[in-house]
Amino acid sequence: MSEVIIALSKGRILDDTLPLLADAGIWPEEDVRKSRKLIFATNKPNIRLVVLRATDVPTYVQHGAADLGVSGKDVLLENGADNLCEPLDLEIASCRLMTASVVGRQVTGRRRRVATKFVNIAKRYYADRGIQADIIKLYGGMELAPLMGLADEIVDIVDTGNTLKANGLEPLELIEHISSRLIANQASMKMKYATLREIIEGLERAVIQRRSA
Ligand code: PRT
Ligand code: MG
Repeated sequence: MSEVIIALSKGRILDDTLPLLADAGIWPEEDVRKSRKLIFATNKPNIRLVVLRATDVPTYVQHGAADLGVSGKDVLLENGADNLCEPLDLEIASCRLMTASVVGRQVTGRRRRVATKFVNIAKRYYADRGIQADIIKLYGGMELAPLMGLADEIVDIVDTGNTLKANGLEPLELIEHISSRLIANQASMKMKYATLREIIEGLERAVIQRRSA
């Protein structure tokens, strides 16, 4: 049995990840959400968990500092996924990446101002459509930008649509369906194959079980 580090994304992804890991037979020895620690032992002596900013998870796994990770597909698309493989869709923290604007506003021009924190995803999306987008990077509260005249539209994550609605916005185009993925370091996949396969298969069974629940 090899030593394995699994990097988890803090926040809402973590809330969905811990029950799934538990279904796969892996649980931290103390309450991750109540602790100030960042590294956690688990019931499996060879497996430890680290809890990171969501955007740092792929970085740890890419460099082999963690063997496995749980990361939103949006983060993987935005930040690139070199040296990673993506063995499993965990089907958690599902949402959609969409364009959105003020209710009723016609956004049709070939040139647009777009506010988003997903700069790379947005660049690719508009370039593929032959639209010249001036991308304005924001770190949060994207909904405000079209209301304040900062942008014609935004690219943001939509789940229920309530946040857009509450701000007088509406979703326009679907860019991508998003869920969290299990990611693995490519070298770890070779060197720790048997141990990682067992973890991946346990998670896969947990995902399939949930589908029918
Ligand atoms: O919040 P912070 O900036 O600290 O970090 P973060 O936003 O990276 O973390 P967190 O915990 O918010 O988790 C983000 C990850 O969860 C994303 O990268 C997605 O993979 C996933 N996810 C799933 C979501 C949502 N659903 C979601 N609804 N991330 C964000 N939202 C937000 C969205 O930004 C918008 O403000 O919820 C709002 C929309 O929700 P509805 O239901 O009103 O449409
Ligand atoms: Mg957030």
